[in-house]
Amino acid sequence: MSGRILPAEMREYLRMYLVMGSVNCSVGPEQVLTEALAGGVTIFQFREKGNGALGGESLIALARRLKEYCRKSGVPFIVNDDVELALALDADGVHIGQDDESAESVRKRIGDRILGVSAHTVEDARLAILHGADYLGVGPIYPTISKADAKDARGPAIVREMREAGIDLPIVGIGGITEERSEEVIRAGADGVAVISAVTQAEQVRAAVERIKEKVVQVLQH
Ligand code: TZP
Ligand code: MG
Repeated sequence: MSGRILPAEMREYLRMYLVMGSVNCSVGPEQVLTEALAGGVTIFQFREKGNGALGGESLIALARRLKEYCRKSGVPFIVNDDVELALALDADGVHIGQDDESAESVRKRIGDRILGVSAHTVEDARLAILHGADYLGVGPIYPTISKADAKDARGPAIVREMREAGIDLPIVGIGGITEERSEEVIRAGADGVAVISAVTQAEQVRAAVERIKEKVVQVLQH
Protein backbone atom coordinates (compact mmCIF):
# COMPACT_ATOMS: atom_id res chain seq x y z
CA MET A 1 0.00 0.00 0.00
CA SER A 2 1.17 3.52 -0.66
CA GLY A 3 0.31 6.75 1.12
CA ARG A 4 -0.54 7.43 4.74
CA ILE A 5 -2.60 4.87 6.61
CA LEU A 6 -6.32 5.68 6.65
CA PRO A 7 -7.93 6.38 10.03
CA ALA A 8 -10.36 3.46 9.67
CA GLU A 9 -7.51 1.01 9.14
CA MET A 10 -5.53 2.59 11.98
CA ARG A 11 -8.48 2.13 14.35
CA GLU A 12 -8.59 -1.59 13.51
CA TYR A 13 -4.89 -1.97 14.22
CA LEU A 14 -5.22 -0.24 17.59
CA ARG A 15 -7.68 -2.79 19.07
CA MET A 16 -5.09 -4.85 20.94
CA TYR A 17 -1.75 -3.07 21.03
CA LEU A 18 1.15 -4.87 22.67
CA VAL A 19 4.08 -2.73 23.84
CA MET A 20 7.16 -4.59 25.01
CA GLY A 21 10.91 -4.92 25.36
CA SER A 22 13.12 -7.59 26.89
CA VAL A 23 12.98 -5.85 30.30
CA ASN A 24 9.22 -6.46 30.54
CA CYS A 25 9.49 -10.21 30.05
CA SER A 26 10.37 -12.86 32.61
CA VAL A 27 10.66 -15.45 29.86
CA GLY A 28 12.24 -14.70 26.48
CA PRO A 29 10.70 -11.80 24.54
CA GLU A 30 10.51 -13.99 21.42
CA GLN A 31 8.37 -16.48 23.28
CA VAL A 32 6.09 -13.79 24.71
CA LEU A 33 5.61 -12.16 21.32
CA THR A 34 4.99 -15.48 19.56
CA GLU A 35 2.27 -16.39 22.05
CA ALA A 36 0.80 -12.90 21.98
CA LEU A 37 0.62 -12.94 18.18
CA ALA A 38 -1.12 -16.30 18.34
CA GLY A 39 -3.64 -14.69 20.70
CA GLY A 40 -4.42 -11.97 18.17
CA VAL A 41 -2.33 -8.89 18.92
CA THR A 42 -3.20 -6.30 16.24
CA ILE A 43 -0.13 -4.04 16.43
CA PHE A 44 3.21 -4.30 18.24
CA GLN A 45 5.61 -1.69 19.62
CA PHE A 46 9.21 -2.57 20.39
CA ARG A 47 10.08 -0.49 23.46
CA GLU A 48 13.48 -1.44 24.82
CA LYS A 49 13.73 0.76 27.91
CA GLY A 50 14.46 0.71 31.61
CA ASN A 51 16.92 -1.11 33.85
CA GLY A 52 18.80 -3.82 31.96
CA ALA A 53 17.65 -2.66 28.53
CA LEU A 54 19.73 -4.01 25.65
CA GLY A 55 21.88 -1.72 23.52
CA GLY A 56 24.07 -1.91 20.43
CA GLU A 57 24.11 -5.06 18.35
CA SER A 58 22.02 -7.14 20.74
CA LEU A 59 19.24 -4.55 20.65
CA ILE A 60 19.27 -4.48 16.85
CA ALA A 61 19.33 -8.29 16.64
CA LEU A 62 16.34 -8.62 18.99
CA ALA A 63 14.41 -5.90 17.15
CA ARG A 64 15.05 -7.67 13.86
CA ARG A 65 13.80 -11.01 15.18
CA LEU A 66 10.66 -9.48 16.70
CA LYS A 67 9.98 -7.62 13.47
CA GLU A 68 10.13 -10.88 11.54
CA TYR A 69 7.54 -12.48 13.83
CA CYS A 70 5.25 -9.50 13.28
CA ARG A 71 5.73 -9.60 9.51
CA LYS A 72 4.79 -13.27 9.40
CA SER A 73 1.59 -12.49 11.30
CA GLY A 74 0.78 -9.41 9.23
CA VAL A 75 0.98 -7.22 12.33
CA PRO A 76 2.54 -3.73 12.07
CA PHE A 77 5.88 -3.39 13.86
CA ILE A 78 6.35 0.00 15.53
CA VAL A 79 9.59 1.23 17.13
CA ASN A 80 9.50 3.40 20.26
CA ASP A 81 11.51 6.66 20.02
CA ASP A 82 14.36 5.46 17.82
CA VAL A 83 13.83 6.74 14.29
CA GLU A 84 17.26 5.50 13.14
CA LEU A 85 16.43 1.96 14.25
CA ALA A 86 12.99 2.12 12.64
CA LEU A 87 14.47 3.18 9.31
CA ALA A 88 17.34 0.66 9.49
CA LEU A 89 14.83 -2.14 10.10
CA ASP A 90 12.27 -0.86 7.63
CA ALA A 91 9.74 -0.85 10.48
CA ASP A 92 6.11 0.01 9.84
CA GLY A 93 6.19 3.01 12.12
CA VAL A 94 7.51 4.99 15.07
CA HIS A 95 5.95 5.99 18.38
CA ILE A 96 7.23 9.12 20.14
CA GLY A 97 6.51 10.88 23.41
CA GLN A 98 6.30 14.55 24.23
CA ASP A 99 9.97 14.62 25.30
CA ASP A 100 11.30 13.05 22.11
CA GLU A 101 12.15 14.55 18.72
CA SER A 102 9.20 16.62 17.47
CA ALA A 103 6.42 14.86 15.61
CA GLU A 104 6.89 17.28 12.73
CA SER A 105 10.52 16.31 12.27
CA VAL A 106 9.86 12.58 12.73
CA ARG A 107 7.08 12.74 10.12
CA LYS A 108 9.54 14.21 7.61
CA ARG A 109 12.06 11.45 8.28
CA ILE A 110 9.70 8.48 8.16
CA GLY A 111 7.56 9.44 5.17
CA ASP A 112 4.28 7.54 5.10
CA ARG A 113 5.13 5.11 7.88
CA ILE A 114 2.81 5.06 10.87
CA LEU A 115 3.45 7.85 13.39
CA GLY A 116 2.09 7.48 16.91
CA VAL A 117 2.41 10.31 19.44
CA SER A 118 1.80 10.23 23.19
CA ALA A 119 -0.64 12.93 24.25
CA HIS A 120 -1.51 13.89 27.81
CA THR A 121 -3.70 16.91 27.13
CA VAL A 122 -6.08 18.23 24.49
CA GLU A 123 -3.36 20.70 23.52
CA ASP A 124 -0.79 17.88 23.02
CA ALA A 125 -3.37 16.07 20.90
CA ARG A 126 -4.08 19.09 18.68
CA LEU A 127 -0.38 19.70 18.06
CA ALA A 128 0.28 16.04 17.32
CA ILE A 129 -2.49 16.05 14.72
CA LEU A 130 -1.15 19.25 13.17
CA HIS A 131 2.31 17.66 12.98
CA GLY A 132 1.12 14.56 11.19
CA ALA A 133 0.35 11.89 13.81
CA ASP A 134 -1.65 8.85 12.64
CA TYR A 135 -2.78 7.95 16.13
CA LEU A 136 -2.52 9.19 19.71
CA GLY A 137 -1.36 7.15 22.69
CA VAL A 138 -3.26 8.58 25.65
CA GLY A 139 -2.29 7.88 29.23
CA PRO A 140 -1.34 6.80 31.70
CA ILE A 141 -5.02 6.08 32.17
CA TYR A 142 -4.35 4.12 35.38
CA PRO A 143 -1.23 3.95 37.57
CA THR A 144 1.48 1.86 35.93
CA ILE A 145 4.48 -0.10 37.17
CA SER A 146 5.98 -0.36 33.70
CA LYS A 147 7.17 3.22 33.13
CA ALA A 148 9.49 4.86 35.66
CA ASP A 149 8.83 8.45 34.57
CA ALA A 150 5.10 8.08 33.95
CA LYS A 151 2.93 11.12 34.60
CA ASP A 152 -0.05 10.97 36.98
CA ALA A 153 -2.89 8.71 35.95
CA ARG A 154 -5.77 10.68 34.45
CA GLY A 155 -8.44 8.00 34.30
CA PRO A 156 -10.54 7.27 31.20
CA ALA A 157 -11.86 10.84 31.56
CA ILE A 158 -8.90 12.21 29.61
CA VAL A 159 -9.96 10.21 26.55
CA ARG A 160 -13.53 11.44 26.88
CA GLU A 161 -12.27 15.02 27.28
CA MET A 162 -10.32 14.72 24.02
CA ARG A 163 -13.30 13.30 22.14
CA GLU A 164 -15.56 16.04 23.50
CA ALA A 165 -13.01 18.62 22.38
CA GLY A 166 -13.38 17.29 18.83
CA ILE A 167 -10.19 15.20 18.62
CA ASP A 168 -11.19 12.46 16.19
CA LEU A 169 -7.82 10.90 15.38
CA PRO A 170 -7.56 7.21 16.32
CA ILE A 171 -6.74 6.89 20.04
CA VAL A 172 -5.25 4.04 22.03
CA GLY A 173 -5.38 4.19 25.82
CA ILE A 174 -2.30 3.10 27.79
CA GLY A 175 -1.22 2.66 31.39
CA GLY A 176 -2.37 0.05 33.89
CA ILE A 177 -4.99 -1.36 31.55
CA THR A 178 -6.30 -4.85 32.26
CA GLU A 179 -9.07 -6.93 30.74
CA GLU A 180 -11.51 -5.59 33.35
CA ARG A 181 -10.51 -1.97 32.80
CA SER A 182 -10.63 -2.19 28.99
CA GLU A 183 -14.35 -1.64 28.94
CA GLU A 184 -14.32 1.85 30.42
CA VAL A 185 -11.37 2.92 28.29
CA ILE A 186 -13.26 1.99 25.13
CA ARG A 187 -16.49 3.51 26.41
CA ALA A 188 -14.62 6.77 26.99
CA GLY A 189 -13.86 6.88 23.27
CA ALA A 190 -10.63 4.94 22.70
CA ASP A 191 -10.32 2.69 19.64
CA GLY A 192 -8.24 0.15 21.49
CA VAL A 193 -5.98 -0.55 24.45
CA ALA A 194 -2.19 -0.70 24.69
CA VAL A 195 -0.73 -2.91 27.38
CA ILE A 196 2.60 -4.08 28.69
CA SER A 197 2.24 -5.96 31.98
CA ALA A 198 -1.29 -7.32 31.48
CA VAL A 199 0.24 -9.45 28.72
CA THR A 200 3.96 -9.80 29.48
CA GLN A 201 3.33 -10.76 33.12
CA ALA A 202 0.37 -13.03 32.41
CA GLU A 203 0.74 -16.69 33.23
CA GLN A 204 -0.87 -17.50 29.92
CA VAL A 205 0.07 -14.85 27.43
CA ARG A 206 -2.03 -16.11 24.58
CA ALA A 207 -5.18 -16.39 26.68
CA ALA A 208 -4.61 -12.93 28.19
CA VAL A 209 -4.42 -11.38 24.71
CA GLU A 210 -7.51 -13.27 23.57
CA ARG A 211 -9.53 -12.06 26.55
CA ILE A 212 -8.51 -8.41 26.29
CA LYS A 213 -9.15 -8.33 22.56
CA GLU A 214 -12.49 -10.03 22.92
CA LYS A 215 -13.52 -7.49 25.53
CA VAL A 216 -12.49 -4.55 23.33
CA VAL A 217 -14.29 -5.90 20.27
CA GLN A 218 -17.39 -6.71 22.29
CA VAL A 219 -17.60 -3.21 23.82
CA LEU A 220 -17.00 -1.58 20.42
CA GLN A 221 -19.94 -3.50 18.99
CA HIS A 222 -22.37 -2.13 21.59
N1 TZP B 1 3.27 4.99 28.56
C1 TZP B 1 2.34 5.42 29.40
S1 TZP B 1 2.00 4.27 30.58
C2 TZP B 1 3.09 3.16 29.92
C3 TZP B 1 3.69 3.72 28.81
C4 TZP B 1 4.71 3.09 27.99
C5 TZP B 1 3.34 1.81 30.50
C6 TZP B 1 2.21 0.86 30.26
O1 TZP B 1 2.48 -0.38 30.85
P1 TZP B 1 1.38 -1.20 31.68
O2 TZP B 1 2.15 -2.35 32.28
O3 TZP B 1 0.38 -1.69 30.68
O4 TZP B 1 0.82 -0.29 32.71
MG1 MG C 1 9.63 8.23 24.13
